[in-house]
Amino acid sequence: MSIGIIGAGAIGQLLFAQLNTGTSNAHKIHLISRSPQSFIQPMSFTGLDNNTQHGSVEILGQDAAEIAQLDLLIVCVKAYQVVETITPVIDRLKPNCQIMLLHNGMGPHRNVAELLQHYPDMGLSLATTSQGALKNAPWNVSHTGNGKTLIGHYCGQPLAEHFKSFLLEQIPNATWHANITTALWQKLVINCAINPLTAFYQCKNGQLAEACYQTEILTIIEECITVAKLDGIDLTNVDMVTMVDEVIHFTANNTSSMLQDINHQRPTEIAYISGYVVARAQYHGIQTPANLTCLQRIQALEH
Ligand code: KPL
Repeated sequence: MSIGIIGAGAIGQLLFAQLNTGTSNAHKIHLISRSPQSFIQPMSFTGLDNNTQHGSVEILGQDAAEIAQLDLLIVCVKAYQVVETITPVIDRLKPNCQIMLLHNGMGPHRNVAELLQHYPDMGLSLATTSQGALKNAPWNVSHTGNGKTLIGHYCGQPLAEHFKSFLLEQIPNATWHANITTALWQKLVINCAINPLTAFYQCKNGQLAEACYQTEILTIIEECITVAKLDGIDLTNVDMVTMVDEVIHFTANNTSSMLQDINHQRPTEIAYISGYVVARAQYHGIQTPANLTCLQRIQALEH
């Protein structure tokens, strides 16, 4: 079984370490970079137990022959890079290769599903994780927090049972979800409520527990639930408010990914977070002013 992880960010390197732990030679796990040539890279990974492992790893380039042998390609790039990452390699994948997307936000799965209509033997799975990982340097990652990883089938050929069990055994607290889009919507609502607010108020997640933010958070959540319902996903207000409160509480000391992106002048995933809700609302002919405000304010900061 050959698995490729494309996108060597914090989560990509964390997964690489987790999928390699205790793996026999029967499974080949590759990290794939976006450069054309393969190269040997010294890497280090620090686990939750503070043990650091150092090693040299071959990072496959886009032209590597091994890409044609992959049974599963896990795509761990930012939402706005998903389509441009998959498009150049898809023709070189095995006809029955499985693809799995793992990123914040929603939207690219619709584009990839369209692409897969031309590859009837492939399948698409989606995943979301709340594991914490920190990139200390380009090839030096620490696992900073336990979290849940939810995986499920989205379209095309289903993931074979031996893949499912391998992923669920190797990734701590990973579970399989028959309806992964509901899980992704729940994560989306959490990101809609936390990420933009932390980015424009320049605060840690925990500060959003203060009373002055509650009306704004509740309005964002309500709008998301209305749009999710029109998309066929039933979320309840009580559940979503509780989930958002829990994440604010458990990640109180976190700097959200969007605040980090804004402060490092990197593009954010806002178009796939608040922007996805606004786009689906427009599709259904309704307005979502609180999410639209989040989208516009972050886009203004990006520029
Ligand atoms: O996913 C996150 C992010 O920062 O992108 C949350 C859940 C808000 C944790 O920081």
